[in-house]
Amino acid sequence: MRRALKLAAHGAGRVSPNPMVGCVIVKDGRVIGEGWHEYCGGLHAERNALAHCAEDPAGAKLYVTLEPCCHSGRTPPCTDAILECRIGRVFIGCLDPNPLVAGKGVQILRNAGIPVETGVCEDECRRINEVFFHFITHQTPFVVLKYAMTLDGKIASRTGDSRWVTGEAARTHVHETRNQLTGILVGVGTVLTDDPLLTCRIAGGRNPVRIICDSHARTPLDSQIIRTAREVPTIIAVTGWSDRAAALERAGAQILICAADAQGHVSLPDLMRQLGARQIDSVLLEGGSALAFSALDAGVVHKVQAYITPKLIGGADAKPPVGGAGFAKMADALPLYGLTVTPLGEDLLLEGDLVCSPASSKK
Ligand code: AOF
Ligand code: ZN
Repeated sequence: MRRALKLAAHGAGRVSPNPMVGCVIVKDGRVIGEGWHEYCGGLHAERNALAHCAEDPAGAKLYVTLEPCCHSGRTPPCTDAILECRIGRVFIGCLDPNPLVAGKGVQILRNAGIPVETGVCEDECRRINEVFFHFITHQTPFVVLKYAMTLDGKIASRTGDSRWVTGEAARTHVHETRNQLTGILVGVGTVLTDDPLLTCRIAGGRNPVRIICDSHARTPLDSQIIRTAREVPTIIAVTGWSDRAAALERAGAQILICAADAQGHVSLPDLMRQLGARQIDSVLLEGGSALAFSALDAGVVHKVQAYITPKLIGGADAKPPVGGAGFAKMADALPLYGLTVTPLGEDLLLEGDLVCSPASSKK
């Protein structure tokens, strides 16, 4: 199953909104076939592994990270392929929360007389698909709030200088995340001050869909994002149609009209619903501090990635990662669960979940 998990990870950033799945077929103690789900619409991991078998898989053991599907989607049911190939025994990492499967895949195999063991390396198998597990049940994106700050909690100096807070290893890690998640979201303030490109700049990487939360369509036509909007998909979330929105659309951006919240800003829960309807299963929220607080306050964030650099910059006016009004009492602070700490060069990456799931409590 550990090997199957490694294979599953090859699908990162390529299978959305499907899950990453790996499969290994073992006969007489030897691996005779392997495969993974390579891209959305492509063969599932089990069918790929069966297709790559070096010998007849009849009687073999099949290890798969996610319950085999039993429905016809873009591809035919994997349970059919397992039965046709006369697999002898099946080991499953975790059940598929897709209501079309959800235990029925296991039942079909057992009813056909195949011994099935579930929950093998279950935590790891669930964790690699935290995005899929969220998206298939809520139809809104899994949102990761990312920021880089100094040890005294600043994302920029008092003059606004932020190039660079963290070192190269941490910045490469951010690009790896951009390569894996489907969308990247910033507030228009970040576009106005930093003029970022928000692309993935690692070899062989692919760009996330860029989303700008821009209630009044203030994104400049000569910003880097709009100048590249014909090459990299770009969504501008506004609260109503305007001449400026029309000009941004003519420049190649897609305009998404969202409900307004009490302050007249884009309603983040509505934005998330609309992104989900467009099959955007995950979003990296990269700034700025006002949007970060609004997103936390609206309850649309699921995970936090804090890159911390051992430097002190000071400055009462230097921005913290999470601004906005803030919560009034320490008792209202949002706790993070399943915290992990990863050293990256001279910096640290702290990651935690905002929702306490069985997987995060065991990290
Ligand atoms: C598996 N093995 O490798 C994957 C599974 O429409 P489709 O054909 O792309 O199917 C997508 C659904 O199938 C997805 O929502 C999930 O329930 C399951 N994915 N199942 O047995 C795989 N990728
Ligand atoms: Zn399948």
